[in-house]
Amino acid sequence: MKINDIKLVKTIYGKNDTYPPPLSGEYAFVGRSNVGKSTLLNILMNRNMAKVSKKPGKTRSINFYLINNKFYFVDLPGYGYAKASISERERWKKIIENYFKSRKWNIKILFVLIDGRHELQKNDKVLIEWLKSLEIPFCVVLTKMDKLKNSERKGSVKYYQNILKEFGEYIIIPYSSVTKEGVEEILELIETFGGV
Ligand SMILES: Nc1nc2c(ncn2[C@@H]2O[C@H](COP(=O)(O)OP(=O)(O)OP(=O)(O)O)[C@@H](O)[C@H]2O)c(=O)[nH]1
Ligand SMILES: [Mg+2]
Repeated sequence: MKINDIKLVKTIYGKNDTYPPPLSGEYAFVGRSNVGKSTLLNILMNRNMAKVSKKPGKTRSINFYLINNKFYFVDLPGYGYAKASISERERWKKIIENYFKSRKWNIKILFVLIDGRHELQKNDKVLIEWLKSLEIPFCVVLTKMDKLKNSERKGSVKYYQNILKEFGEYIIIPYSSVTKEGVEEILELIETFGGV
């Protein structure tokens, strides 16, 4: 995949903002706050465009990056950080609900990022069930694999293979922004869905 051109074309803060034209589809990235969505996007785009932070809750809006004037990468706000107030959680739910409702049909594949060091969290499970009921195609990216020892790594992948079986057949990609493992696989997957 060759990315020649990237533009941040749209930022959505609430339901009064309008979405960009569908073009040839979009690839969205969702997951808990701090799991590494913006970092992964920057690696895929080969440019530091998405803001990254050690503190959770950095991305508060939905950001549409137009790639090669053809399709979009969509950086979604993270959920589930401890300090989020109830109103912030409600805001997240509303903004994501509106996104799914408005763009479901345009999503080629959605990448659900999960921190490979931890067991499946309640809100990740809720999200996966939600995606399933909406019939949104998704795969799972296990992030921060560099922080695991070799033996723990195998355990983590196996654990997620087993647990996801409950929901159906899903691709699981172990990934690390440090070692870049999994990046090629993610790009290949995007390519198979028609992204260039
Ligand atoms: N070791 C390691 N650190 C990572 C990896 N991916 C992301 N990080 C770090 O995790 C922190 C959070 O990354 P972000 O990309 O901002 O996370 P996010 O999911 O966009 O977070 P929100 O915008 O708050 O939803 C940063 O300090 C990153 O450098 C990884 O694979 N390995
Ligand atoms: Mg972010």
